[in-house]
Amino acid sequence: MSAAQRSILALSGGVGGAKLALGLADELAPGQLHVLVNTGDDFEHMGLHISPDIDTLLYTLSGMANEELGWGQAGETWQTMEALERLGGETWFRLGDKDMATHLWRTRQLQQGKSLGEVTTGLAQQLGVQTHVHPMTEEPVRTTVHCAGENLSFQHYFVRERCEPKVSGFSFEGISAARPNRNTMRLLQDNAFSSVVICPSNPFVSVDPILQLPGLWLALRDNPAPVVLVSPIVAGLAIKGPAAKMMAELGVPVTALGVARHYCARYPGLLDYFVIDDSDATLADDIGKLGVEVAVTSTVMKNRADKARLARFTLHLGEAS
Ligand code: FO1
Repeated sequence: MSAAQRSILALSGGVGGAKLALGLADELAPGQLHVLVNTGDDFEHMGLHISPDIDTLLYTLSGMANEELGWGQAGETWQTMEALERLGGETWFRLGDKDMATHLWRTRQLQQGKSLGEVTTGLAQQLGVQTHVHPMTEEPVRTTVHCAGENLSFQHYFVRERCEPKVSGFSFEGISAARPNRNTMRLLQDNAFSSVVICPSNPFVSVDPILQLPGLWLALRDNPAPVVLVSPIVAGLAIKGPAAKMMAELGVPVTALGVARHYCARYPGLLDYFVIDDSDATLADDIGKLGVEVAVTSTVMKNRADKARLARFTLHLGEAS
């Protein structure tokens, strides 16, 4: 098959990742896109198995996402939360009435023995999503945020503490016993992908948990498909989420160069292309010295057309090599 028909693999977590994944889905044929999604944010809450990054991706790809909140569904109501509040239940993690159905349905399917991959495929089909969405692993991996004096589960850090504690590091509980998604690994071994796009997600809590799954980043490095990473930091700011704050607290320069150094130090030889925004063009030479090809374009995705244009840009880079 020519590169044009072969599949594309994207790695994604959080809101920024889902935006580019939508752009890629718009640019590719139905079913041509495979997305490996972070599950380090997953957690058991009130007896429900919650997979935020899978749901953010599925809701975004199906046009159901709540764009104001950046999570959950558009046009949501909160009757269950209000009733739970009256009972004195936990409401710090807001579950909308429609979103609640997703968690109830996923939890029941898992209890009946379905794998997270099977449940995710079923949900994608229910929502009319033709993109293949693969949880990064079937085994439980839980991102822990190390803050001064205490370790917080990801959702306690991100939601309950509103990302306010100062971070000193991260760990991914269970990752050494976890295996990368088997379907994705088989497709990599079959050279099914013509390129790999690492979406502009948080390097520490959305991309590292995926790349650090045993054997994964080396499989990507050794695969013929070029790897293209889009910087999540533009002109010293993270478009959404705590990435910039985390970098500052870890003493990493809050620049696209700081991001490039993070990846090139941890995953030498992985990246073929590093995409930065026009506003960071002056950093291109220094980033190039790390051994990656630097590509400059507008990477801010304000609307659907921006997402598709950035997707086209990353796909052309992958074809160029
Ligand atoms: N993020 C919040 O800041 N507050 C919430 O109450 C909240 C609820 C929530 C419910 C379902 C879901 O899938 C995501 C939710 N998120 C909430 C976002 C979630 O914490 C993040 O999407 C990821 O974990 C990080 O990208």
